[in-house]
Amino acid sequence: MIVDIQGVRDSALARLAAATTSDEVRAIELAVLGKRGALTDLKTALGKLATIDEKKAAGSALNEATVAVGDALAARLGELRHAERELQLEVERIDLTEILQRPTRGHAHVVTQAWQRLEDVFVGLGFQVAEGPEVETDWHNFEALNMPPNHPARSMHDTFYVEHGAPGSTVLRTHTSPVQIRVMLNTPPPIYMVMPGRVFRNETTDATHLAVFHQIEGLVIDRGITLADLAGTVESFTKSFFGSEFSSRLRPSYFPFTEPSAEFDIRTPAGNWLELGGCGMVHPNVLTAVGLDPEEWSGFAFGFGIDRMAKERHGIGDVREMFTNDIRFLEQF
Ligand code: FA5
Repeated sequence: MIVDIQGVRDSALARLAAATTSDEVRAIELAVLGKRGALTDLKTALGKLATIDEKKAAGSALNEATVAVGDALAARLGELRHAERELQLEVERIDLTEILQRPTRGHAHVVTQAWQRLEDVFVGLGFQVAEGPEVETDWHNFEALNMPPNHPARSMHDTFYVEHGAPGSTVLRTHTSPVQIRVMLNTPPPIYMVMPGRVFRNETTDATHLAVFHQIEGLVIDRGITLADLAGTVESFTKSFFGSEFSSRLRPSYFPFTEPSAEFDIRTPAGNWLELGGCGMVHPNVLTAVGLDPEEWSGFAFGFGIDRMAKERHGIGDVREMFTNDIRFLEQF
């Protein structure tokens, strides 16, 4: 029996020394010391030995073998765990210098950045954001905005017509103001919304004019809204977007859909005035066109060019440069 015990012990120690994973070590543990393990079986067989001396000798050999295998097991497990951990660390290692070798990542276009910042500033002032379609009906783009057919102000918007429906009934929107109409038709007041989007005019392009450009429209409809609220909102916006060293002013102007109407300008820290867009109190005819009672509701609207704002903000000389898609130009912003 002692020979058997030593045989099991020696083979276990040899297998342990040769084991290369902690799972193998656990399998050996089960095979030798487990419930049905070789040494456990021998322990059960002890009772069958004939003499006390034999039992004593075999018992102590069994103890010695159990301790030896147990110690070897723990030691080998420790070694392999350490090696496995080292391996895992190596496999999962992140080479932070790889970042330096990555290709340059793109970023949002300079006009998209201005658009997103405008939305952020207006959301910060409590406005919600809405959008509308780029292909519009003549009714939304002009008529509901107090510009019936043959209204002289229509000639200020050189319009692209779309061949759809009755001739002249479908246009590429010339401004974001038709989204005001859609918002007022769909949302009961109070309304505090901004509506950014792409607009189209059949214009000859130059340093400040594009045929496809972007505007952001603002609309507030509530009870008791006055011109002072408009001026205050324009001023808060100016300071939030450009910085506290900027200020704003309203200059009388004309838009068919607002009364009174104004252009609004911002004053730069250097003392220059820049024209930003148009605004005014929503015309009673516009409120009536969307089914709102002008006696109960009043409000203001404004609209300005996002491309021109990006141009001013970054000191870009010519708005057309932003759309030639020259990566050397665009990656500066
Ligand atoms: C309008 O489009 C009005 N819908 C604005 C408005 C809204 C007034 C609500 C009152 C109430 P206007 O045509 O002036 O107005 O255009 C507004 C802004 O769009 C201009 O100030 C300018 O910043 C920009 N813009 C106009 N035409 C062009 C163009 N061809 N290229 C680039 N930006 C332009």
